[in-house]
Amino acid sequence: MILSHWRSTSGRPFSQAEAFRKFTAIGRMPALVLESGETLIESGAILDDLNEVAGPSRALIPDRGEERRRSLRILASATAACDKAMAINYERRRPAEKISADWITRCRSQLDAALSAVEAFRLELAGVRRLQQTEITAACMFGYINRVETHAVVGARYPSLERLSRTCELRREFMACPP
Ligand SMILES: N[C@@H](CCC(=O)N[C@@H](CS)C(=O)NCC(=O)O)C(=O)O
Repeated sequence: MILSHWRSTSGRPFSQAEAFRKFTAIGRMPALVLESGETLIESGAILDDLNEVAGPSRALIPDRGEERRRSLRILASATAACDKAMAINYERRRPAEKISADWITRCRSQLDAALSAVEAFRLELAGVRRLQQTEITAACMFGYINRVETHAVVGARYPSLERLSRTCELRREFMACPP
């Protein structure tokens, strides 16, 4: 069972947190409950398990060497960008008098650095080949940041990421999983 979305039924953010803690005390999405009863948390660990289940010929990340290291570097920067956008988003939910502009500025410069790091890999998605984990993660990251921290990505600063995100959003795999 995969638990991957906070869907607020009460209007309060994270309103299902208590039910969710039955699966993982830390209470963060995503989590994957395996048939063995074990629960995996952290998207990287979950994807690692799914890639292992899929096997080397169907895994979405190279299994060794320079290509794997390159993928891991892209994934680390893309998830760092998400973490920073999330930190800003959470900070903005605090009462106005408690919001720290300094903290937001710090996170924003880390977010810019992470976006630039992913952009530097110039991810290209030509033709109809199978999506790789790097492309899926980078496109999801860009879409998320575009929604929650729009001004971080406006102004054609990240042309490769914009192109990748546009191409991915038109693919049936992405259309099947709206945010
Ligand atoms: N690095 C983690 C990030 C997980 C994360 O921050 N999840 C958010 C999704 S909105 C969450 O569940 N936040 C609720 C909380 O931290 O209480 C991953 O990649 O799995």
